[in-house]
Amino acid sequence: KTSTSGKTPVTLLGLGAMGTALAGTWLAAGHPLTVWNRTPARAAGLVAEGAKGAGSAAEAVAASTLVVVCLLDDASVGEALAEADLTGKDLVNLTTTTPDQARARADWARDRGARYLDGGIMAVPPMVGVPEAGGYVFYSGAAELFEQHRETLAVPVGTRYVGADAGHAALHDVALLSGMYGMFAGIHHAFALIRKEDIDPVEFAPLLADWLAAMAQGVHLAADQLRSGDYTKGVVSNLGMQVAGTPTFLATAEQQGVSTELLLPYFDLMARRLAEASGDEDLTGVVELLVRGE
Ligand code: FVH
Repeated sequence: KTSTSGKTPVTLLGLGAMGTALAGTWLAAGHPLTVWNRTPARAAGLVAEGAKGAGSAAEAVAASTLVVVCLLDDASVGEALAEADLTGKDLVNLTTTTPDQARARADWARDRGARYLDGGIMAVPPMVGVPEAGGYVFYSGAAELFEQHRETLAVPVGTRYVGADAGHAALHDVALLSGMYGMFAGIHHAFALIRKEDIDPVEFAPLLADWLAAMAQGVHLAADQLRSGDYTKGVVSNLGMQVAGTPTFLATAEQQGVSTELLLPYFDLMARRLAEASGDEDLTGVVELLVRGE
């Protein structure tokens, strides 16, 4: 269904930092927008700009076929939609969840008569509505549903469809964010090492950022090794050499009075992989230990 403006009407549940940013872009693009938030005051600004404020989540859901939810977590989605009639609705859930929660939510929506698309947002609120910022949302679920709403969903940020399995958007989202946390762990350890010295963190920052950007290219070699199953393929800095170097990193941390707690789990994995495989491998072989849950 489209409006007289030719733009698909959108209902949005959840006006936290992210929901508010998303809502502003649909409004600015001329989509009839109905909003609901548990704490009604957060809707006031959008209503003043032309959105329709709904008195309940059920009322908001009734207003449009396309219903987008962006709430805190999976439990809040269940709570917010408990009384809503989802029959004939297209439910797009942009709430961060686990893959299994997304799959269960897809079944739950289907049992209530709705089509379901899950989304994992790869953007922070200031990136929303700013195409050059490069933000996007991973979508997974029914391909035809994604295609039908692709244009509307692309208004706030870019879109990337990652398959029919409703859990795959969440999996991509959490995988990328997990990589990010590993990077932040390394960044914080590096800053801790220089913290007590006469080294300006602001001058150190570009050195660290440039180094990480150069090393990030290693994901492509790792992917190639994982695809082939040959962890010695294209190796530049082998596992044997790197394990031999770990005492230097631990001793440096100790000399600087810095905890080794961020380094040790990864160094332990490297040593265990060396014990079971060739020192000629790349670091990528530790993935084998991780997927075995060891
Ligand atoms: N903000 C960010 O940087 C990240 C970027 C990547 C994606 N995440 C995920 O987006 C979801 C929403 O995040 P948010 O930033 O909007 O979060 P908050 O500002 O904390 O707003 C939370 C909204 O959820 C509502 N809410 C919470 N519990 C319930 C409930 N039981 N029933 C109904 N609504 C609920 C809350 O309402 P209120 O507190 O204003 O009444 C807000 O609308 C999230 O999954 C991120 O992981 C954001």
